[in-house]
Amino acid sequence: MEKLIITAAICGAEVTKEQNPAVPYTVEEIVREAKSAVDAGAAIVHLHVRFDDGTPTQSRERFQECEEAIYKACPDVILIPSTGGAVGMTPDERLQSTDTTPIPEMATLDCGTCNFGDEIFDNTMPTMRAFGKRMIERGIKPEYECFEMGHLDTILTMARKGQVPGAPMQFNFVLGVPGCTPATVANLCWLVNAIPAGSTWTVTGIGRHAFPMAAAAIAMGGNVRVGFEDNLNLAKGVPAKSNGELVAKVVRLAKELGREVATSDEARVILGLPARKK
Ligand code: KMH
Ligand code: ZN
Repeated sequence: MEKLIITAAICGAEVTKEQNPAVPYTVEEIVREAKSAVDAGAAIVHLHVRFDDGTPTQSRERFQECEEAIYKACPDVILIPSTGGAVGMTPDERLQSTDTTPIPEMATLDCGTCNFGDEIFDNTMPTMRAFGKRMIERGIKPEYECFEMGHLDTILTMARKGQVPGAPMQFNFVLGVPGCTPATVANLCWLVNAIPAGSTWTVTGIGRHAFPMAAAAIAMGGNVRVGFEDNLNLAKGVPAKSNGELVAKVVRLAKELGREVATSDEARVILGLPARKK
């Protein structure tokens, strides 16, 4: 089995300090959380950014500032900036995170419209075609975010048509968002069985599903995402003090199950990314 790639989704667009005071907003807080995750064993940081008051933003300048500061603290890390942003943002607004220098190695590409709690996360076909075109033009490897079973079929069809980057594809199955595909091992197996040979995959279990899904992925040869974007607690009623604590729990699970954890450079090889110029 390949080594385990752990992604930390350190911030998200929806969670707040009221829910967990360690949720980062400022550049300094975002760097602190990225470093805690990388020091604990994360190879990848999935990045959203906020203004200092916590408002989610896709501002190119804010991404630039945060990415530069993170690379200073964690020179080897793979950053996956969000192109999902927050519900209600326009496609152009969301795409700003692909405009930073250096061009991001990867970025998320959300694979369809879905319920998102009380709201609708809008990803129309024209939006996805525009995002695919941008990533093809800039040589950005997408992380294909599938919240629903049908999202996988949608993106595989688009890849066959050359509308989004093709093999080797990296999928992130986000399971347990209220209103979307439930976080069950059966659903995860269905998704994993439907991806093309040679692809890589990660699972994100929302809330209480984080660690059961992590354990399943560790056993199945997949990869794991945790972090405040997805889960605020280390266990029921125990808020995590940092993203690093969430990552450390995945590292412990991996150790118990006999799976080694990948460094960022090892993750680049597994994902088919070129070595990063430093
Ligand atoms: N904030 C969610 C509406 C992504 O990063 O690409 C979308 C999201 C997905 O977080
Ligand atoms: Zn995200």
